[in-house]
Amino acid sequence: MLGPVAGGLLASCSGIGGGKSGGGAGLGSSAQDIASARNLTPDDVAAALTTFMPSGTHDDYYMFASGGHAGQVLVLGVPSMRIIKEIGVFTPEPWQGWGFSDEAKDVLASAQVDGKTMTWGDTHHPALSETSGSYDGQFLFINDKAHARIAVIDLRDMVTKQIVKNPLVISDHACFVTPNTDYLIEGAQYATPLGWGYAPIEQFKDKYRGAVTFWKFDRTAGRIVPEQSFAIELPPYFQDLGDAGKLLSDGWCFLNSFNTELAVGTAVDGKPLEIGASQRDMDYLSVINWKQAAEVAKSAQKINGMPVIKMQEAVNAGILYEIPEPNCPHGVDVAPKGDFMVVSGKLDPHVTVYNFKKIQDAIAAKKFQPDSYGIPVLDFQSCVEAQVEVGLGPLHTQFDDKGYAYTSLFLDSAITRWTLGGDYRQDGWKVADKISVQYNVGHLSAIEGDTVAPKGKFLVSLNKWAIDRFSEVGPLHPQNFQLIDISGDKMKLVYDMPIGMAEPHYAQMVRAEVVKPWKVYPKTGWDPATQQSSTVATVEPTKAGVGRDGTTSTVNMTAMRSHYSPDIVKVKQGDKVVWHLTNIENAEDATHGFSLPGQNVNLSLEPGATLTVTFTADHAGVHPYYCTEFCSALHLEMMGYFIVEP
Ligand code: CUK
Ligand code: CUA
Repeated sequence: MLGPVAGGLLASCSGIGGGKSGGGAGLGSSAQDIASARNLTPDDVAAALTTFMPSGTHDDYYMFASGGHAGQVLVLGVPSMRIIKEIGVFTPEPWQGWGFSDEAKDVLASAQVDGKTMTWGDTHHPALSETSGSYDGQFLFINDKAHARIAVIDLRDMVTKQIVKNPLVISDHACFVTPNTDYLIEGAQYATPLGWGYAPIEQFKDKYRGAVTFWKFDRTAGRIVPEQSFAIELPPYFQDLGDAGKLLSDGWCFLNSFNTELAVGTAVDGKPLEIGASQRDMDYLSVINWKQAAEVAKSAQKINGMPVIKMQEAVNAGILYEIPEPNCPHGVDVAPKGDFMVVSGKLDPHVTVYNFKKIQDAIAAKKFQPDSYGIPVLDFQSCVEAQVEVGLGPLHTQFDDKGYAYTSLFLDSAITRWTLGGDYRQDGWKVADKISVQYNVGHLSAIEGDTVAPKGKFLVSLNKWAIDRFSEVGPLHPQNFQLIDISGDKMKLVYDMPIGMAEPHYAQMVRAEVVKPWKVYPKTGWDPATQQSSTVATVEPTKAGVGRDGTTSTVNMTAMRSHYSPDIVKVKQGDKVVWHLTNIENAEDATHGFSLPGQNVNLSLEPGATLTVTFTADHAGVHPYYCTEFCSALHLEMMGYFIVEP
């Protein structure tokens, strides 16, 4: 039953439940009745009011979440947590026709691994493009951990434009931008011989290597430029997450590594890797001057076409250092002013905070000893500012606008809020609050929580396990996104959102007004691959038709409600068919599909778009093709015959 507090809360919400009646015999006619009938507590009611978006209203924030090994990106609205879109990236996605048009196939083909087209990826870390350390809403990058690939998504149409394959390593993990998106930084994950060659596992120490790759990004072209990119060779420690320095630490980047023990597994070490890789008390945080590295790279030797600064060159140039960090680290996150680096070791209940200025002083004073690869390891105590005991299994950290940091605790299934010292707050380095989450949180995401100007207000806990939170769906359960209101003195859990398609690792949230997607393509006959007018568009139905040159038939087709022009297409068996389609509509949401049976053809033509499919008409017969989007009252009539004459 609703107590006086809930009653007061409802009464204080002007308009709610006021005077409405005649709602039928359901839960009741007033908000008070509904809350009572559903046994909602005052907190429940407050949570519902926090996330509810009246029909037709838009969310205040976008959330871009990785789609794990579904290989996609999810776009959600916050605070409602409504899923708005799934963007096809490494995996074909039929709704968007992603992976079916020639244009999309070209993107997936350019990302081949050893000559093979991969039809999936393991997305982990979305990274929004930044200007001066704040999200600018232009591009989104995401990595494929399984194959060391990076994708570029243009946020004007939220379509993947480019995928690059790292020529040095076969798996990656970290994916983050420099403050002006000059570079997209990709850390390797599992060490292998560079260039994906062979070396016996017994030669792990000498022949296997890690790496960090700096992909040059051309913002005007909206593309990564492999020819202007470079890498730095690293020891075969497993590089993990990273973050770019900003403001005070601009020009530097920070990359965790684990398995500094160089364990490889039972057959060689006599013990499983997870035991071997967690023996030492400390692993190493790599501290890299990427701005200077870009200069050094100009004279570096290439491996598979990529300039690679060798470890010794990097040491000689003074651009590569290490700092001991607590065992089996996972997250490293740079505080908003760029002054502190927060590291969590999964097996240590503290977060360790390094001070950038102290790091620079330690470098200048040469307070270091070489590791077994000759890389200077800075003195731990000289670099540390604070250690805060946050709880068990700390992983990742985000920041807000009040000088708080938030760290996810995998083992505790909780999030700890703690205060940043320095000139963020007066209260020093202390735990301020803790909230349980359900269950096993990995990353967490606060509004613009990894930028120079975090916005506070909301935090999402990206939980690996849901266990008992949702209706049963068999042994494979969804992940659980939990929305937490961080605007007050106490963190409050306000919403559970099942993600039933993959394990989202990281996500970034940005104010909605920063992202400005197109409603329709700017011109009729637009090529989404080049973001320019297409050279093969047909914008007048009267100009549409079929031409034949030798054994190639070319179809120039337009689509608009509710007709394809031409509607009957005849070719000869064995012809190569090049089929260009243009959606000549410019009305918002007037998307047409194109499904051609037997050829694995399935397109989504958004208003203005021109796409192409190429195939061989090998089956003589009659193929009814049709529109897959219910676009009008005569949508079922939007079809035609593709006739292949024997
Ligand atoms: S990782 Cu999955 S929870 Cu790949 Cu950033 Cu930490
Ligand atoms: Cu076009 Cu249905």
